[in-house]
This record gives sequence, C-alpha cells and structure tokens, in this order.
Amino acid sequence: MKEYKILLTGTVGAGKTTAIERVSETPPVMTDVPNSDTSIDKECTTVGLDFGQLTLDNGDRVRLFGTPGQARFDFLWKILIRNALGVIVLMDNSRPDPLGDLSTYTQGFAEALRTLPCVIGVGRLDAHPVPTLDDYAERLAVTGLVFPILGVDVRSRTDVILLIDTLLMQLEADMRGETE
Ligand SMILES: Nc1nc2c(ncn2[C@@H]2O[C@H](COP(=O)(O)OP(=O)(O)O)[C@@H](O)[C@H]2O)c(=O)[nH]1
Ligand SMILES: [Mg+2]
Repeated sequence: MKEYKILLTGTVGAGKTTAIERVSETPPVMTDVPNSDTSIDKECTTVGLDFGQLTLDNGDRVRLFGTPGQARFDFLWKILIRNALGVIVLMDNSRPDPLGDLSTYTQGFAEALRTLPCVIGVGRLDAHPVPTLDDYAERLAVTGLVFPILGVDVRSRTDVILLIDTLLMQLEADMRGETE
C-alpha cells in the first residue's frame, strides 16, 4: 500500500473545499469561516487548510490538503507543499482573468513544479468557454511547463477522482522512468 500526499490549490471559490468533501472517506477537516473580505462574493472562505483522505481501488491511500486560495497566504503554500507528491490546481473560468490566475499559482509553486507532477482542473467551462483548454496550455508553455489540463466540475465525485488519477498516472510514469 502506498500513501500519497496531494496538494489542492486554486482561486477562492474554484472548489477546493467542495472537491475534498466529495471524495473524503473521513469527515473532512475544514477551516472555512464567514468571509470578511467584501471584495469576494462568498459566504465562507478558507483561511487555513482543508484535509480529507480516501482509499483508491488498488488500496493506495491519498491524503488531500487544500490550501488557502488567496495569494497573500503564499507563505502557507510553502509549508503545505512539503512532502507533497503532486499538485492539483483548480481554476474558475468565470473569473475576470483565469490565465492570470494560472500564472499566480505556477509562480507561487514554481520551485515545486520543477520536479512534482501537476494537473490543472478548469471549472465552469460550460457557462464560460473562454479561455479554452488550449489557451491554458499555451499559457503554461510560455513558462516551459507541460501538464494535463482537464475541464472539470468538482461537484462531481467522478471528476475529482479523475484529477487524482491523472496526477497519480504521471507519478507512476515518472517512477518507471527512474528505474529504467
Ligand atoms: N455552477 C457551478 N458551480 C461550481 C462549479 N464548480 C464549483 N462550483 C461551486 O462553487 C463553489 C466552490 O466553493 P468552495 O468549494 O468553497 O471553493 P474553495 O474556495 O476553492 O474552497 C461551491 O458552491 C461549488 O458548488 C461548476 O463547475 N459550476
Ligand atoms: Mg475552501
């Protein structure tokens, strides 16, 4: 049995808390509190971290850590990324500048992303088709990064599992590459 620590990050409201709620087998640990930031239209916001865990079909265990979304908490990102084996970045395509948001996270996690696998999950694509997944790929390519980019709805358990599986597939590919 293997154990994976995965970090889930992304903008406020992208669905980090929802994603962890959907897949966690144990009651998720949450630190959402009433939102005092009037520039963000949301009742609750994550100040600390969310945590949940699940067992995959093959018995491997995944521990999921959700980061606070706001970039002003990036000192916490650096702590939470320790020992993580991969990063899921959730994007909200209804925001004013989703590609700018993407850059915030690729810069915030730049050091980790040099070695760790990552997958980008883009939400609310149905109502907000632009930027397209290709636009995201192009933005990533500018910084020399190549990661899978998936359109997802984190309210769907299947979609959250797909993000985790996509990340773990990269991990396994990396490990095979190392032993060959
Ligand atoms: N309509 C719609 N709502 C979504 C979608 N993805 C997430 N949401 C909603 O957006 C909110 C995300 O909140 P939350 O999980 O607290 O976001 P966090 O700040 O990243 O933790 C929840 O109410 C979700 O139900 C989507 O693709 N479409
Ligand atoms: Mg949250």
